[in-house]
Amino acid sequence: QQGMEEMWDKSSMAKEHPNIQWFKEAKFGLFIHWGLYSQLAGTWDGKHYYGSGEWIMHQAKIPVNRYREVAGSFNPVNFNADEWAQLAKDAGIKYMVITAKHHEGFSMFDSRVTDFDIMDATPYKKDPMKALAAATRKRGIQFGFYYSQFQDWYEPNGGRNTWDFDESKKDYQQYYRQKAIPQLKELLTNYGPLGIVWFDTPGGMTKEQTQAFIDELRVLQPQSLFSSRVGQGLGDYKDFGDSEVPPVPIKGAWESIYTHNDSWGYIAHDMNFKSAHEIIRLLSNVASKGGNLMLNVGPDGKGNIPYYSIKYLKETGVWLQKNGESIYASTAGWIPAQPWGVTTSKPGKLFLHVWDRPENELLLVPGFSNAITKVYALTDKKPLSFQQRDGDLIVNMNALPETHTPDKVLVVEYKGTPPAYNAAA
Ligand code: H79
Repeated sequence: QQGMEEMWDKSSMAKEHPNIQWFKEAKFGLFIHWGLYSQLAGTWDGKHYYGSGEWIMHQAKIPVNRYREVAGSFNPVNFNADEWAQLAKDAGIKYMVITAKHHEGFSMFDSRVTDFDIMDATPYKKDPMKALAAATRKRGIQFGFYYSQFQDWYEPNGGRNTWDFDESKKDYQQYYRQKAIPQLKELLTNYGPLGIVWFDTPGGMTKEQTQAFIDELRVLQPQSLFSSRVGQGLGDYKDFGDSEVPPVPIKGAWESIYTHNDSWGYIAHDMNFKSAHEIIRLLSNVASKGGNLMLNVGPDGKGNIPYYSIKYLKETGVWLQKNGESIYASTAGWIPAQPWGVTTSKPGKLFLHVWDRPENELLLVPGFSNAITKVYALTDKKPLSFQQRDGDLIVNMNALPETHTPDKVLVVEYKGTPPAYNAAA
């Protein structure tokens, strides 16, 4: 695995996108899975499904004509683009990627290419993506689309619907030509400048077919980034597997994606939400390896973001208000995870994310012999005493009140070149 990561490092540095800097500094993104599956909420014909709500059409092998009926009752009257974007803002989110079309094949935007879209097939008849593009832009949040370019379970020639359509009769090229590429053009034309286009699960796409999507993107929105999920070794930044953080720091731009509960798309009976504390640890863990966390929420069919997603995102935002300096625009720390937590860095500073306060109040930072000018808690700037011994740093946390926030961040200000990453430390 390490070999692969090194290769990524080199290739990404060789052809780094000129607009990659905002992404590298962003650290915290919001992923939104929203579609007809949100209306089904994990239940079809009285049977409850678990796992991934957006997969229900596939799991229950729902025929296309019955799935279309779901659109007939899709009316997200509670959807409020400004509320969603403001929640993202309050949570300290810097970019948002939302499903314009997931594998189900339904277009959550105004598309001339098909009548299986939110304008033609639902009573809602408004384009939520237009509103969201405007609401995020207003708040300085980068906006992007998820587009399922290969899987489209609604189309006879789209990927992976084997219950309605005969796989051997499929003409994928026709689907790309008639739906996927024209829709991509719509998304690249009608919503202003995008930060990211997020393709997923390329399946059996050829290099040429994949390149055709990227060519559209580069011509119509040259500033937009796309993730490595497009396949074929392409990508302006690297995405790991779902809920995966690399074991060691990775240079170059990359992202880890996580669900908030157990599903991407809304499932009414899934209450397994990560607390704010867990989100903060996840965020600092990913940052300690040099990457971004894109955390997903799954709004329901009425357009409500789940109560616990709102609650815990806001709490995360409160923490970031005070501790954001240790996350945004930071780079990886130079030691692996310690019994007490992880580290991130900036020029002249090492941030110690103390998840678990040592019982003896003495925090060991191995392999740190640089001259140190100051050690203090980030939130209250309270100076802490420290000693250096045998090439290591030991910080005394005694002076900090017990009630200090759950994820305490300590700052070490030092002189000279930072030590190289030390896997053995
Ligand atoms: O959009 C989310 C997923 O729907 C999509 N990628 C993330 C970002 C994705 N597409 N394919 N996969 C993930 C992998 C497929 C997993 C599956 Fe399953 C295992 C499909 C069927 C069995 C998970 C569990 C979904 C349904 C049951």
